Amino acid sequence: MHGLKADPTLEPPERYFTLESYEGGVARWCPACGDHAVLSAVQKICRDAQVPTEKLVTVSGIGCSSRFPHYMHAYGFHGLHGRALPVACGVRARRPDLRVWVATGDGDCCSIGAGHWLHAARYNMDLTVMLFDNRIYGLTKKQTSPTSPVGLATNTHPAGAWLPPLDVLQATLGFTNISFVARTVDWNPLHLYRTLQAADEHRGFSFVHILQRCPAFTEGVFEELRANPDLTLLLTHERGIPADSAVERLYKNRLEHDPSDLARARELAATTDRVPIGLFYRNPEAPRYEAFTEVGLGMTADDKVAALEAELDRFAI
Ligand SMILES: Cc1ncc(C[n+]2csc(CCOP(=O)(O)OP(=O)(O)O)c2C)c(N)n1
Ligand code: SF4
Ligand SMILES: [Mg+2]
Repeated sequence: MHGLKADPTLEPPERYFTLESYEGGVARWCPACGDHAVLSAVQKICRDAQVPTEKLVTVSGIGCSSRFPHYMHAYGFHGLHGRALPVACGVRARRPDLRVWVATGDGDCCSIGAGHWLHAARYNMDLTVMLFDNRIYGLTKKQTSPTSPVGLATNTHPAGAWLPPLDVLQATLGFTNISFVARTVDWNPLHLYRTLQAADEHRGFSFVHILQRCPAFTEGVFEELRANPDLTLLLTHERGIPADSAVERLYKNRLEHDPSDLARARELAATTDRVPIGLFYRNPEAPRYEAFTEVGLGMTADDKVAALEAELDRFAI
């Protein structure tokens, strides 16, 4: 090798993250549970973005889907039922250097955690929120959730769920200061990947409604939609999420939707003849609460004491 100079452009990267780098424990979800597909998509997104594992954190509440942090090799916080979002906001407030993913179920987010849902959306902190909507309480074995369809026989309503289900997207699109609202399905890995990737890249509260199959307790709920792609309406736009050609070939019913049009997004969420998937709304300008919570980060303890003294001195009499 005498006389050969090292070419820095040929140096292998110091660290390269493979899919295995993000793999945590063996997932204990049922076979064919849609949660597996979401986990794979998130691991691919992290690999493709080369996110250092120590810069990644997943936060969840309680539920099957909330077991997510155990299956990622990253920091994780498996919290209390309904409390995924306040924990995630806390992490975000103190550690702006981390990429924060949130896994929450239809029970976790829309039932016990509903109060946190609307406030976290309004805070618009930089989180990627995945709502795993399997229309049921899975972990506790088949109780009616706020999104269960009318007539679904469950352990709490053996003769069939009674009330009209809560519409997740209509609700979210009605909250104040929202900045990213999308829907995807667990059974189309390309669409799932692109949607979650766009959510991860968006700076703000990126809310993704994932239609998720639960073969154990709501088998068949999404079967017609999955089997007949003509029941899906694919939202496309140059400012939306780029669709892969395979996705466009599958979903022949497509609609150009400008994601900056909130009124139209709300109308689309109310569509009943087909199920729209894709980006409903994005507003990169919505104020993020970090601008407030990050003030003071990076100060030394002495700086903080001095700032506190100065503040208290304003009230000296
Ligand atoms: C405070 C509290 N209330 C109730 C429960 C029981 N519980 C655990 S998970 C769950 C529902 C889970 O449903 P969902 O959030 O939709 O998640 P999935 O299991 O369907 O993924 C309930 C009611 C709990 N653990 N803590
Ligand atoms: S019960 Fe349903 S949601 Fe839970 S792991 Fe099994 S298939 Fe998935
Ligand atoms: Mg559920």
